[in-house]
Amino acid sequence: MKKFLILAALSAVLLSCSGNRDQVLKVYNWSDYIDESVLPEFEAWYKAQTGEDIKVVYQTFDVNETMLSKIEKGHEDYDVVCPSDYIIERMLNEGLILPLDFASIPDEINYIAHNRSPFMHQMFRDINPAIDANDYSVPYMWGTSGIIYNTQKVTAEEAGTWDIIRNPKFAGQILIKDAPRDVYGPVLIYLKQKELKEGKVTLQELMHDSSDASLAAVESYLKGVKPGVLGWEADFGKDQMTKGRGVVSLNWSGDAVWAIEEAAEVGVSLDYIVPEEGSNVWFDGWVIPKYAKNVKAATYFIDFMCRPDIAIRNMDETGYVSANGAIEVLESQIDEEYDAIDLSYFFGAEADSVHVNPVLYPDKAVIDRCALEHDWGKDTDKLLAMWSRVKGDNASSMTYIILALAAVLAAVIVSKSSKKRRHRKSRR
Ligand code: N2P
Repeated sequence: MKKFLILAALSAVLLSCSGNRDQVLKVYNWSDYIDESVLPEFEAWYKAQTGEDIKVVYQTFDVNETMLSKIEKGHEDYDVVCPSDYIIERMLNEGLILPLDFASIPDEINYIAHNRSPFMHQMFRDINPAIDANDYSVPYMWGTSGIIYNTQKVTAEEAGTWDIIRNPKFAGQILIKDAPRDVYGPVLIYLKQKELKEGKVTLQELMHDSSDASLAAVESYLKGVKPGVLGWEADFGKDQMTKGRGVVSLNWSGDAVWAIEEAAEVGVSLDYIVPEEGSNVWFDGWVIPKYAKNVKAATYFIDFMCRPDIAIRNMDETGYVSANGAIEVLESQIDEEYDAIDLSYFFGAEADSVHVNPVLYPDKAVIDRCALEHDWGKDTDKLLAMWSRVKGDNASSMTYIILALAAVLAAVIVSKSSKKRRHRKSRR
C-alpha cells in the first residue's frame, strides 16, 4: 500500500504541475481508519461512473486538532476530511464546511440516501439545532469511549467503573487516550454521579459544561491518575494492550475490537466495557472543507464510502463500526456465538433481537448512559491548557529527576577529580 501512496503522491504532484487539480482528490483521514485497497477501487469506479480520471492522494492524522488546525489556520485544500462530532459542530459554526449536493449523484448509485441509520441521522441532527449537520456531513464510523482491560489481571467489576484509571493495583499499566474531550467527558460524568442520580444535572448538560469549577475538578482528578499512567497515547495503546504491557486502557470501542482480536492470537485475553457511570458516544463523518478544490470527486468519494460492501471492508479492516444502516452491514456481523441484543435503535424494528458482538454495537441500555460531546467554542482553549498542565507535569517531574541525576553525577565527577588532584599533589 505504501507503493500506492507514493505513486498517488507522485501523480498528484505531476498532475498539479500540469494544472489538472480536478483529476486529484485529496483525502485526509484518521490513521488506521480505512481498508486502503478501496482507494484504487474508487479511482476505477469514478472513471466508470463519470468517464473522468482521478488520483487519490491519501494522508492521515492522529488527533482532530491537527486536522482542524491545517484547515482552520492553514487553509489547506483537502477535498474530503473526517472530523469527529464536536469538530464538525465547530467547523459548521465557523462556516468551514460546504453543503453536500447529494442530488448530483445518480439515484441508482446514491448509497448515501439509501443506507442511512435512523440513529445516526438523529445524532447528526442533534449536533447543532440551528443547522442540520446531515446537509453537510455523512457519518462514517461511530462508537463509545470505555475501558479495554486484560481479563487475566483485571475483573469486569474493577473495569466497570471509571475509578479503574486511578486504581493503585494497576499503577504503571494504565494507558489513557491522548484526546482531551474523550477523557474529560467520562471523568466529569464520574465526578458528578451524585448530581446525575439526584436528577440535578443531565448527561447532555455535562457535555456542555466548560465551567472553571468542573475543569478544576477534572484536572485535580487527572493529576491523581497521572502517577499510574504508562502512557498518553494517540494510537499505540491498542498495541501495548495486545502485548500485555498495559492492563487498562481508556480507549475507543473500535480500538478495543482490533485489540481483542489481535491479543487472542498471542494468548492475551482482553475485553471492553463502558463503565456503569456513563460515557461518550462519538462518531466521525466525512465533510468537504471550504477550501476543497475538487468538490465533485469528493462527493462521489463520500458516496462510495457508503456502498455497503465498501463499508463492511472498512469495518473489518479497522475494527471500527460503520455508521451505515444497510441491512447487508448488519447481516455481515451476525454471529450466533453472541447473545441476542436489541439493535432496533440503529437498524430499525427488524433488528430487535440480533446476535452481534456487543463491543461493536452496544445494546440500547449502554447507549442510554452515553452522551454526545459538544464544541465549547472559545472555552476549548481552557480545556487544552488544562490538558497540557496535566500531561506537562509528567515532563517536568522527569526533568527534575534527570536534573537531580545530572547533579549527583557532576558531584561524583568533581569529587573524584579533586581526590586525584590531592593524590597527585601528595606524590609531588
Ligand atoms: C482510528 C481513529 C478513530 C477515531 N485510528 C475515533 N474518533
